[in-house]
Amino acid sequence: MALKIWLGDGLVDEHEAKISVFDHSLLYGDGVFEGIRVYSGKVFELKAHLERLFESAHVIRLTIPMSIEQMTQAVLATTEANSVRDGYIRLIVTRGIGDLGLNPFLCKDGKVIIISDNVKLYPEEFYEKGLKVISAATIRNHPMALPPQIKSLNYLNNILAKIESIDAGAGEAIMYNHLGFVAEASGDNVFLVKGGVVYTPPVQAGSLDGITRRVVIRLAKQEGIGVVEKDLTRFDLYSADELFLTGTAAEVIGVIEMDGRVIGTGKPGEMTKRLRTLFFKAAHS
Ligand code: PXG
Repeated sequence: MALKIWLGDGLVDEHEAKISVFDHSLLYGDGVFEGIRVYSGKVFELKAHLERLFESAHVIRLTIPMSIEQMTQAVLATTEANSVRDGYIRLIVTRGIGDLGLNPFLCKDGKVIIISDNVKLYPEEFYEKGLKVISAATIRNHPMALPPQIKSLNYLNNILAKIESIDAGAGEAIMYNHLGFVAEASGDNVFLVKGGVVYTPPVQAGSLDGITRRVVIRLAKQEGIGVVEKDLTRFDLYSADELFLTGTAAEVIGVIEMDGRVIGTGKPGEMTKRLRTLFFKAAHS
């Protein structure tokens, strides 16, 4: 069935949902986006996603042509129009139509685009078996160049790392920062478990401030599980009891092998499974 897409200020049919070749989001990757889940008919952590979107836009000097309240209604209308109960929402704000030069302030008619569809993102066996990952040679963007906290439409840094993982036959690529510390994966945040304590790099190490990461930290703390945000090295990951990744697409997923080293028992660990179950309950509550 053809989807209804939110484009600008209302819903249009999928085949009518088109933007200009002069939109700077195409010409320069100049824009911001969010990936959001719908669980049991409820948009998961919508407020947090919209706040992050508006924050990213603010930092790149992009004025979003609607309020958070209006965007909330637009997201709900798009999800409703497509009868999405368990699925995915892609929310995009483009810089708009400009000339062939860089100047973003000449751009007009920046577009809000919302795509909402019933999709299953990962097969169940991925979660049962766990992922193999590799260390990417491509480092994460330097925070003083393009802060990884901005969820911009320019994803080439992540795509270069993703290509490395595909070439290696792995499911994800771990990215390091300019100092050699763990930053994040190409599309997920990174956690390890050691001695019953959960560790993750601080956002300042060069990662997106993941919404799933925030939820997992909150749920772990509620359960009395220790969570420590500190710089982590490749050695720390290799020698962890458990490794797992978090993200809107991946949710909470165990890592069982990294750069040819078996992690922990070689199966998704107990803490990983516990946090995944807690996440699932929170998502469907
Ligand atoms: N780091 C990066 C670079 C991401 O792109 C995350 C961490 C996790 O953040 P959230 O807020 O989602 O917990 C992301 C998000 C996909 C896909 O299709 C990837 C993301 C979001 C939606 C879909 O792989 N990455």
